[in-house]
Amino acid sequence: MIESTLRLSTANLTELEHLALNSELNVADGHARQQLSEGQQRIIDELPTLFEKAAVQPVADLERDAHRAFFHLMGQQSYPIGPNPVLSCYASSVAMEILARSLVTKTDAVALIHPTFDNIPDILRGVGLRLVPLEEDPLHAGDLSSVVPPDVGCIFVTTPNNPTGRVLTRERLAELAAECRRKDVVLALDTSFRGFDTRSHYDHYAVLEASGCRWVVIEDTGKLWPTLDLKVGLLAYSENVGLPIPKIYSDILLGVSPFILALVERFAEDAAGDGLADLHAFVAESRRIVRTTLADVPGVSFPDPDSRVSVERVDLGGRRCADVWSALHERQVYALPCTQFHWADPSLGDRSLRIALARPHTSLRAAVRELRAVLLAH
Ligand code: EGV
Repeated sequence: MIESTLRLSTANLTELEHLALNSELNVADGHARQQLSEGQQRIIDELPTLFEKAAVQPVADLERDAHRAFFHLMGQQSYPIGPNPVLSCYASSVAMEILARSLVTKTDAVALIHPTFDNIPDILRGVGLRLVPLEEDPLHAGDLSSVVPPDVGCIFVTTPNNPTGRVLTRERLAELAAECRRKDVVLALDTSFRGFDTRSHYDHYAVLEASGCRWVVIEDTGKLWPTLDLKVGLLAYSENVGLPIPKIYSDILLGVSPFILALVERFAEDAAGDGLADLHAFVAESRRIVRTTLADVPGVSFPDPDSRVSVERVDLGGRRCADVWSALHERQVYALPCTQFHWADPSLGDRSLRIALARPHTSLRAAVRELRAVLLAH
């Protein structure tokens, strides 16, 4: 139904991901679809017990334990507890919607990282906010005063970014927070992909709090573990944020399922055993499969050599992603065009694709071999 009416040029990325859901060769969405590890399988084998535990334990305890396990796994020891506790949401996009609705009560414009996943600009624009693009190069190096433009009420940065994998360093975050403090602008971070990259495991909350700026952070448990989209988005904010975040949260939800909180705690504890090393090795091998399979295709290159996130951009060397996407589609292979990530200037993404890496390696290899054949023919 959707398929017959969808136009590649007007579809958003999530609509294109939806097309891919029933294909074995789905390398479109950034959700975790790899096999369960042995330790994770043991948790799944005990789900009835976990359900019983979640049904009897006070929700406040479950939520506190899940938050602690997750934030500590990510190196975020200074996450807020106390007067402004982290709010659990059904998904990080729900947290994003709550942030957008809160922001629009106080400001009409946001400076947003460019490129990034298109549902972020769409949600911000959806509440009527005007967007100013924030390019990655000036964000990461050089004079920061121009990075925070006049008349915006918020700077929004995805780190590690999706799809480029670029990470805001501790030093740069401190500089940016100081600049936001000086200009009284809210600093908002989306750290949904941080689990994949230890370079983003320094304690962001300590840096943000030390700056005195007004800040919001959106975290996500959904990209890491193959839990069939049982996940939470987490919405953290500073005591001085000056936005009606808890009020708007209450407009949208009472809370998330205690069962999912218990599941998140167990997966975070399991991952803490090896500090996520297994997952990192798995994604590194996925990336190697993509790069080696395409290595000898004329013109093709990988624009994010340092990326560690669970998606990989492929520069098509002048081929248009619309042509390659359509040829892949004919073979039931689904990747994402990068066009829509470049929300302020789609033409900048016209010659690259994004490949999802959190897949069983057999499926990933099969999909990338098809991509190789398509590229050699174009
Ligand atoms: C990625 C899609 C939406 C999002 C996919 C994603 N969800 N639109 N609410 O989860 O990188 O593929 O982030």
